[in-house]
Amino acid sequence: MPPKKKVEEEQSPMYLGRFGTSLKIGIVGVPNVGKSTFFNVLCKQSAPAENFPFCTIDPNESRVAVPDERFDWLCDHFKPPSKIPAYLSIVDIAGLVRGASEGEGLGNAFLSHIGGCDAIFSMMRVFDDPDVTHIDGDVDPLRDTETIFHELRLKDIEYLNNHIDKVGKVVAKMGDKDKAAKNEHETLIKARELLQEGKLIRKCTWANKEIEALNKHLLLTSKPVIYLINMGEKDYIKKKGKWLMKIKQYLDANDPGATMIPFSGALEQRLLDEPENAKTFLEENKTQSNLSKIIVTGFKALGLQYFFTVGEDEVRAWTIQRHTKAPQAAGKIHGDMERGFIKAEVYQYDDLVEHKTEGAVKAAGRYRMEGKNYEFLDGDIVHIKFNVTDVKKK
Ligand SMILES: Nc1nc2c(ncn2[C@@H]2O[C@H](COP(=O)(O)OP(=O)(O)OP(=O)(O)O)[C@@H](O)[C@H]2O)c(=O)[nH]1
Ligand SMILES: [Mg+2]
Repeated sequence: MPPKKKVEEEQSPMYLGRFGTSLKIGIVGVPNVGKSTFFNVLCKQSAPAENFPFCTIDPNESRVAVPDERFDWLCDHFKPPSKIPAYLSIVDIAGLVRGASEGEGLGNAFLSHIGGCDAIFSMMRVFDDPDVTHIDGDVDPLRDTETIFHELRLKDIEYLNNHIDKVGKVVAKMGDKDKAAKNEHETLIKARELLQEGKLIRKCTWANKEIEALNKHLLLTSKPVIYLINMGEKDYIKKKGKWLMKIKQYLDANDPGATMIPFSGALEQRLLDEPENAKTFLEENKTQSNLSKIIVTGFKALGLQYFFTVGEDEVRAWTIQRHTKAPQAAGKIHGDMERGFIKAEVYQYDDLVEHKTEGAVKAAGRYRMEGKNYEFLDGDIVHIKFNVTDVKKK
């Protein structure tokens, strides 16, 4: 019998980027814009969290828990000894200066750190402080952003120059016999042309087969970007400042649909330094910390979501890519669960909140059996049924 065509696979959308569930976001910007300040407050703020202490991977890389009220509620409900939330790795990258792509200011090393990340927090400084010098003399987040992406583009072009030659040799030898190499070669040439025109890879339209080729290379300008706007404390509290509108207009023109999140390094630092006054300060100034929002947005920008397993021993969030099918999602818990997958018993967080126990959720008819084509939804609570010994040899 001829093999069945895998229609589903052909139709599934393709995304630029690396596909894993332990992903990193790098903080990128010119010097003295508040990257390390942000990194430190983020890490220290999650340090005392009962659930999952932040974990330093190296001095510049940390894991921070993804805040989630549902997770907190589930922990409170089951009171298990083991509580494991979803987390995100954050990397503090040293400031990038003009000319970095040619090695200025140790540029190449920094650029390779960005290469190891899956997404970028682009840090824009709008706070003015005569004590904090700006490398270009004055505060101008638009110029800074141009500098950063110009350097990333140049680095991508340099990378492509090398690889186009390499793949070109294969194409010259194999011609039409190696269709994949031909596709890769054409795609990389197209990418270089677009970069030379001043475009960013992620803002261009790509066919699936081009994305396949691009994903072998993970260019710097293909990474998703979230713009963080580091404001002075007063401006942040007032939600005003001369730059906000200008940045919005700039992004609308240059990166339509981009997410920008204002925060204030100074305010976050104050909350951390004076925890006893933090609540009153926030109330009096009718303001709030934006760190949680930044982490959650970053996690989503990577195309990630999670499902929960719950019980008296452990409440745990399992990170998966969106559109992951049930057996592959189960495989995150244990390889046997994927190999011997029978079905997933699934219910919704809201149902547990309403009915209190799994038994009651079942009795209310809210417990579902899902098969191997089911795509887990964010926040699903699941039990996997599997049987490894039943798996027939192919
Ligand atoms: N006034 C004010 N100062 C800030 C704010 N955020 C950071 N700073 C100060 O700016 C200086 C530089 O901050 P860093 O966080 O070290 O900057 P960076 O971007 O990591 O700099 P490099 O690592 O050199 O690229 C420090 O003295 C911070 O205290 C802010 O919101 N307001
Ligand atoms: Mg720094």
